[in-house]
Amino acid sequence: MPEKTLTIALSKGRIYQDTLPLLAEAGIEPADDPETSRKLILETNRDDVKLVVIRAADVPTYVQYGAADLGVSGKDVLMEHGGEGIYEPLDLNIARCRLMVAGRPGAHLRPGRLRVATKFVQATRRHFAARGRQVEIIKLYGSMELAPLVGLADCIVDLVDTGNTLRANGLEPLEPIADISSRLVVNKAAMKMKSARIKDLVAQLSAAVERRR
Ligand code: PRT
Ligand code: MG
Repeated sequence: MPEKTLTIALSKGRIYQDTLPLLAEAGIEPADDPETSRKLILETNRDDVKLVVIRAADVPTYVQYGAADLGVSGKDVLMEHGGEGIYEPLDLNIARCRLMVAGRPGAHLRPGRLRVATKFVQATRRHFAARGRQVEIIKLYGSMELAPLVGLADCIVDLVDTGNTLRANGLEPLEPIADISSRLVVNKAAMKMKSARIKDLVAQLSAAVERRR
């Protein structure tokens, strides 16, 4: 992206919906709605700011390589990515949920090596290693709730908000792993090269977040 442009990476859905009002308070308004437009690059009311709309799990990668200067990413996604090449200057306090071990009641108390199905392999490995618990991690890309029902795993590690998805499948939260919210992330080189504009934006977003507390 050209030197004068600030590019912000966002994912469709809840992150976009919750970030939009914060960006508006910082004076940035997209010219198109990504939920209806097929454009992947969205112009804004500011000709020096563009949005790129990508899959949630890809946001840290775009920011790491400088394809986007900034991004908004769930802490769950950042924990899996590892954070190489990116700063995480601001908790936006949006898209909040909890990363949990879940399963049938008592499933995690079974003796022996637990089989855990999850999309969150790194966080799962760290959680059980810290407890000295032997686990076999089965990587899935979605619908983790199904795994215990069909005997693929003893329990799962997934994001929980209302708990409705777990309940609907006869599962319950068993152990909390982490409180999750979305973070503003910044490419490390951009933080130096475009420091004044990025610091301004971080300050404006930070003020918008504080007004909501
Ligand atoms: O959906 P897609 O495959 O495109 O990608 P994604 O799932 O990575 O993106 P998206 O937009 O669904 O989620 C983006 C971010 O939102 C996540 O990385 C989290 O940081 C955050 N977030 C907040 C959530 C939830 N709340 C949430 N409840 N992400 C997912 N869920 C799912 C959860 O996985 C489970 O299937 O909602 C279900 C549980 O919700 P309850 O209310 O039934 O408990
Ligand atoms: Mg999703």
